[in-house]
Amino acid sequence: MEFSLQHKDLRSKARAGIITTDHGEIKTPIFMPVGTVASVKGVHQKELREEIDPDIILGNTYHLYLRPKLEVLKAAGGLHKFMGWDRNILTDSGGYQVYSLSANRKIREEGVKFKSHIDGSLHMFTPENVMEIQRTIGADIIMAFDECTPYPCDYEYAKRSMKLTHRWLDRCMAHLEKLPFEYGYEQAFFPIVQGSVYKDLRIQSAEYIAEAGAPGNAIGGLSVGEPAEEMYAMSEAVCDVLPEDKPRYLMGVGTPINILENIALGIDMFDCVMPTRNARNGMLFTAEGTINIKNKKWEADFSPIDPQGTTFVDREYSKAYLRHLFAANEYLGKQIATIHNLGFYLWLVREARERIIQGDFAAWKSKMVKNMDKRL
Ligand code: PRF
Repeated sequence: MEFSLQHKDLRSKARAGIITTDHGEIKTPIFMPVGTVASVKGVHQKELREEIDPDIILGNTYHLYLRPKLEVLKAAGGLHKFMGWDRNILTDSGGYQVYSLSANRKIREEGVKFKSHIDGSLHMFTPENVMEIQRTIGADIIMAFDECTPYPCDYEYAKRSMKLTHRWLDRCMAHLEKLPFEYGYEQAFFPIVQGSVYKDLRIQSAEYIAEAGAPGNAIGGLSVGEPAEEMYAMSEAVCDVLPEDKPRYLMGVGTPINILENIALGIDMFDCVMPTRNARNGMLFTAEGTINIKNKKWEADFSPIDPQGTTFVDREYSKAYLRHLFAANEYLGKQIATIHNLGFYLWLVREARERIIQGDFAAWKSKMVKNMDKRL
């Protein structure tokens, strides 16, 4: 994997770059749609490719390991072939899903014991087996196995947990060296900074992670309930330590405003279930603010869903029609809303990239943040 920085904004720490892997280019800043179980919920690969057009999507080790299971993924020739997606994929390590989804999880030095949320069966994730699992899934970018601390989290726990994440990182890297690529293309490994909301821990963790010399670095443990200002402060402190010539990935973030603010701090990659999950609940993100499409006020509003939107659904369907689909609980409503929201998120990061290159990112960001805060 290679990363080339193309442009740095003069009035903020925003950057525009290009990551190149064996599955093509990823123009940064980028938002990665979440395809947890080998499916970006509600969107065909054709629509994803042609309308939303992301350079990379995300899959989850935790889910794919439990279902369809590794034998199936291996027999398919890896996740790209299994799901018919020939562009980039990143897999998260399970170091977050295992805490948020499974029952009875027990964290030990060795790893995490957990019960499947699907059938209650018992499993164990260790830094070593999670690397093996991610080799078999076959994503282009794979993540370290970490512990994501909850919020709030006392200082002593955050410190102990961060140190565990660092020891696990060493084990991940030592084991990866012994594991060849399974499908003939490379996989880049990203370690993860932790440290909760404590600046000294965050700096310590970023120094440890930078030292690993990986092709890219991630920041975890944020957007877990802390105030946005605390998230930005941690993101800024960490970006100042992580190497400039490697991409920086802020995991699980966030709202359109969170994304722009973090781009301004030097983050290059994002993922979040928000555009897809909120779409299924009728919440639409637009450049002018958010819309609750279930609201009665749209009942006879025949204007397009989003006149400034970039996907076909934005022009072809009216707000009144989409509201009706939600009222009738039709699948199509959720599909249309999902295409709209992902189209908007990808437009947002592409526009940010253009503005960084043109030199008016900071002014554009301030205007966008004000507009997007509104409820329409
Ligand atoms: N660790 C991992 N995945 C994650 C997170 C983390 O801390 C987060 C936190 N927002 C989202 N996804 N491995």
